Amino acid sequence: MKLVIAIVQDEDSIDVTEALTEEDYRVTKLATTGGFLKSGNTTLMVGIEEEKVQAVIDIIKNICKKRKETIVTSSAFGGNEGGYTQQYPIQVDVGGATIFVIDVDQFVKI
Ligand code: 2BA
Repeated sequence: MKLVIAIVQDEDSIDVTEALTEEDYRVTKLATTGGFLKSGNTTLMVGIEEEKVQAVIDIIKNICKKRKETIVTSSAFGGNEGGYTQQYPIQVDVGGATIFVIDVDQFVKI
């Protein structure tokens, strides 16, 4: 058995979860935060048989879109006195999705 862990953007999470559920996959959705942008994203966990991994990745791939996010960063110039800080925007491409596939040693449902 495999565990697919997919980090997707919040905007895509409902559509992906619905698409996976419609195809009878069991999904757990976690509210997560990206370390770089420090904004919300969604992590999905899907436990499946190895032969279904590619089908799950394809569903995620078909729905999750790349988007541009703008963050404002700043640089300090000069010393403590008389120095100044300049702020400037940086654009980063986020997503479609970041996917990890890991082996499951044991799967127990009680
Ligand atoms: P964040 O860490 O908030 O990163 C958002 C986007 O910022 C990234 O999009 C990437 O385009 C950019 N970025 C991240 N770190 C950067 C850096 N050190 N320098 C320049 N740009 C940087 P994605 O690569 O699509 O990642 C989306 C989210 O997926 C990430 O949100 C993070 O929550 C997760 N993620 C990505 N790679 C990961 C990994 N190797 N391990 C764990 N989580 C990961």
